[in-house]
Amino acid sequence: MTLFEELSWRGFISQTTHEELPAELEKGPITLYCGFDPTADSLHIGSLLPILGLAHFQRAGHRPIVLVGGGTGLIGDPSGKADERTLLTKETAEKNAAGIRRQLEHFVTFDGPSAAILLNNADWLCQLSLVDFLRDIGKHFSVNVMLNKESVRQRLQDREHGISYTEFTYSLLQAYDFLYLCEHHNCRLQVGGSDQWGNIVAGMDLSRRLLGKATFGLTFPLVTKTDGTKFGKTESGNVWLDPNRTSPYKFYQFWINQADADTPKYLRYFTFMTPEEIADLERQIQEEPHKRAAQRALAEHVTQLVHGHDALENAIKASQAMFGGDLKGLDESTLLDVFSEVPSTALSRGTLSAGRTWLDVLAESGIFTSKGEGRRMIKNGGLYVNNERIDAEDAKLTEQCLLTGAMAVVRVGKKNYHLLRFSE
Ligand code: 383
Repeated sequence: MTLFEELSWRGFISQTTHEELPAELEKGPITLYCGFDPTADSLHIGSLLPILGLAHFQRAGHRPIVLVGGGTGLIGDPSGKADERTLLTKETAEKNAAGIRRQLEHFVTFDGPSAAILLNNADWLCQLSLVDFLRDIGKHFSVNVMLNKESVRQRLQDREHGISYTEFTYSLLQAYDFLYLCEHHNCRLQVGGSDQWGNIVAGMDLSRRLLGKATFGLTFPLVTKTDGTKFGKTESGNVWLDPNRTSPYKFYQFWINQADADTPKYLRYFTFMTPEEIADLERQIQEEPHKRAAQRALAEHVTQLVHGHDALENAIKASQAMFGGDLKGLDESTLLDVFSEVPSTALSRGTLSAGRTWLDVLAESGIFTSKGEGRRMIKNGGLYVNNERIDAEDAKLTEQCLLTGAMAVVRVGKKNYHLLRFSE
């Protein structure tokens, strides 16, 4: 497969500006770019498709420029946004840019013949002079045309959610970036999500007018779900790439929980698996859907890609915790994360040294409705502490029962988990 054939097969192509682009990509390495604005201090999985798009180009020998929008982030892209944004302070934009820069560095390599370049458009945009910019760049933009662009048109219809002059100007800055990268880095292709089409075309027009150079544009589709809900959101909000915002365990769970109908598509988008490997998993979805082998493969690939091997191992172990797996190897934050949605009871450390039985303590804290029920449970083999069965009615609570020195996981029956937390 050529690169373009592979991208098409994977479903990465929404629109291209030229029919000749596939042939152009086969003539030899080109330089391409994609921009990411530092709206937050972390990227979320909405940025994963364009990031992987860049990685595919690089694997095929092309040179990617990863652009952090330190300058454009100070303005705010109106594309696809129904409301005017509040401006980021310069300090926040800088801090966020440093955060997303660190994440972006993971996905492309910076050595070899197609070594990636990481740039920040603050380096050239923040030095522009307004009068020069309006004379040299602004003259090439027709307000009449701009008013017809999708991103602007939507906001013009509604006075309450209008658009400021600041955001109206955004596409000129992105267009200037393409011109700048074309001139200084011989960049000939800009890629982005389908919301970026208007901005990409604006940059191509400008490069042609001012440099006489032909450039290309390619957009990726919006990732959708068959059930119509928004991809990348859970009840707790965005799924972030930063492990401090979305733990690797929650990240792994997100992928494990994808619907059968969506999984083959996501395997093509978010892993580097071959057509044969994916066809095999698709067959398993048909034949043994209950095993969720495809979802597991998806979760493993993406978690490893974003968080690395050790975090993946930990996420797998953590996922087994809810199904009777060993709890001893898990650290405190993972345990709290896994059991964040189960009821919990705070107990004093004094309980541990007082030589009390599980039966008494669990009956007193209401986990057993009565001591009688507790006795029956224990007799029937239905009480587990840290996923290990408690067989004796007189089994005692001791310091040794604690995980990470501070908690114990009680399970009554197959599924009823309860967290005990001990403090002074
Ligand atoms: C800035 C300067 C450029 C080129 C692009 C930019 C950023 C662009 C933008 N992109 C989105 C963002 O940063 O706003 N104006 O949040 C998202 N992208 C990518 C992709 C996507 C877009 O970072 O569709 C999703 O992730 O293009 O919404 O010179």
